[in-house]
Amino acid sequence: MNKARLFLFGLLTFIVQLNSYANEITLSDIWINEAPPGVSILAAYGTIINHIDKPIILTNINSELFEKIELHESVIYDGVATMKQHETITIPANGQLEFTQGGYHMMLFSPVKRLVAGEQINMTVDFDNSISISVIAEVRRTTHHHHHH
Ligand SMILES: [Cu+2]
Repeated sequence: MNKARLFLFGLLTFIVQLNSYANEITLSDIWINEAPPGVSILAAYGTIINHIDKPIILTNINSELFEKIELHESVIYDGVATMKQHETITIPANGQLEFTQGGYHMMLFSPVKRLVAGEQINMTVDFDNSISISVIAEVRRTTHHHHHH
C-alpha cells in the first residue's frame, strides 16, 4: 500500500470506530436544573450507559454556554455534606454512570446568559480513546436546588 492509501485506510478505520462507539455509549435524559436569577452555578443530571465490554473513562464535558463544567460527587465528610471534584470518572464495562441529586453530578459554572426551563443546550462529552459525543441537555425547573459548598 502506498502512503496515500495507507492514510485513507487509517482514516476510514477511524471513522468506522467513531461511529461504532457512538452506538455503544448512550447518554440518556441529560438535563440542567434551572437556577434562580443571579445564581451562576448550575447542576446537570442524567445517565451515561456503557454498552462496551471494556471500561470507559469520562474525561471532560464542554458547552459553549458555560465557562467550565466539572465532575462532582456529593459526599458526607465528618457529618457535613460537601462536594468532591473528580478529574475523570470510570464507567465499568457494560455498566452505567448516573448523575443524580445527592450523588455524582455535573457542575456548570458561569453561564453566558440566564437559562430558562425548556431551553435545549448543546454539550460535548469526551471519553478516553478520543471518543467524543454530542448531546442536547434540556433545562428543567424543579423545586429542589443544588447547594454549592
Ligand atoms: Cu457540585
